[in-house]
Amino acid sequence: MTYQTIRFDISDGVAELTLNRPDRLNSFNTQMHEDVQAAFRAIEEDETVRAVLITGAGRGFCAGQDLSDRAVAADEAPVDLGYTVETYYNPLIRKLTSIPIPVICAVNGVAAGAGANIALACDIVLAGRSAKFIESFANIGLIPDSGGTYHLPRLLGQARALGMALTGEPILADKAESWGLIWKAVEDEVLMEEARAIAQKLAKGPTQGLASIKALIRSSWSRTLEAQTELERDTMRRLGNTNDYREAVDAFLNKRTPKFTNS
Ligand code: T3D
Repeated sequence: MTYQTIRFDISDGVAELTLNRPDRLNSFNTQMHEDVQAAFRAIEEDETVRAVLITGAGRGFCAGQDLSDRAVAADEAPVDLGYTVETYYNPLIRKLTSIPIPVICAVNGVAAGAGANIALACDIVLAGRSAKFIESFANIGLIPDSGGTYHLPRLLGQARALGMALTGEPILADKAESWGLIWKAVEDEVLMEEARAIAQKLAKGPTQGLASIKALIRSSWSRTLEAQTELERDTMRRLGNTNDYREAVDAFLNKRTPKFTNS
C-alpha cells in the first residue's frame, strides 16, 4: 500500500504512523483521512502489531481539519461538517479508544482542533516541551469534536475543560502534564526516543492483559463500582488462564525476563 499523506511502518511489533503534510501543519484533508483509515486496517490485519505510535512530521503534530477545504463563496451551500465527522473523525476516535492494543501519541508540536483531540484520545500521550494543545474550535464557531467534549471534562474536570474550550487558549506541554491532560512532557530532543521505548516495551508485553487494562479503564465511566469490580473479577479469571500469566509468574520466580506470546 502506498500512502500519500502519512508515513507508515511496522517493525518489531510497533506500527508507527506519522502524519505527513508538514506545510499545512499536518491538517487533515480527505486523502489523509483515507490514508489513516487504510493504515488502521493494515494494523488490524497484522497480528504481529502489538502497539501503535502516532506522531507528526515537521514542527507541528496536527492542526485538525484543513480549513482550505472549507472556504465557501457566499452563494454556495456550506460543507456538511457532520458528514466528515461521521465518516472520518468519529470512526478514528472510536478506533483509537477501542483497538485492543496500546496507542501512544508523541505530540511533537502544536496540536489544534481535531488534532488536539485525536492526541487526547490515545492511551499514552507524550509531548515535547515546545508542544501546545489548542481547542481552537471556539475561534471558528464550532465545538470540540473528535471526542473533545467527552475527553476534556474527564481528563481535566469541568472548570478547565470549559476554560480550554471556550477561550481556545494554548496549553503548553508542561501545564498539560501538570493538569493531567497528558501522561508526560519531555525535552523535544528525546520525544521520539522515549515514545518508541514505551511502544516497544508495550509491544513485548502481555498483550491480552494490556488490552484488558485499556478496555476496563476506558469503559469504567459508565459503570457502578459494584459492576466494575464484578468485571474485574471476570477479567482476572480469564487472564489467569493465559499462557502469558503463567509465563510471567514462572519468570518472576526464576528471576528471568518473561517471554510473552500473546496466548
Ligand atoms: O469537516 C470538518 O471541517 C469538521 C471537522 C472539524 C475539525 C477541526 O479540526 S476544526 C478546527 C480546524 N483547525 C483550526 O482551526 C486550527 C487552525 N490553525 C491555527 O489556528 C494555527 O495555524 C495554529 C495555532 C495551529 C498554529 O499557528 P502557527 O502560527 O504556529 O502556524 P501558522 O503560520 O498559522 O500555520 C502554518 C501554515 O499551516 C500556514 O500556511 P502558510 O501561511 O505557511 O502557507 C497555515 O495556513 C497552515 N495551516 C495551519 N493550520 C491549518 C493550516 N492550513 C489549513 N488548515 C489548517 N487547519
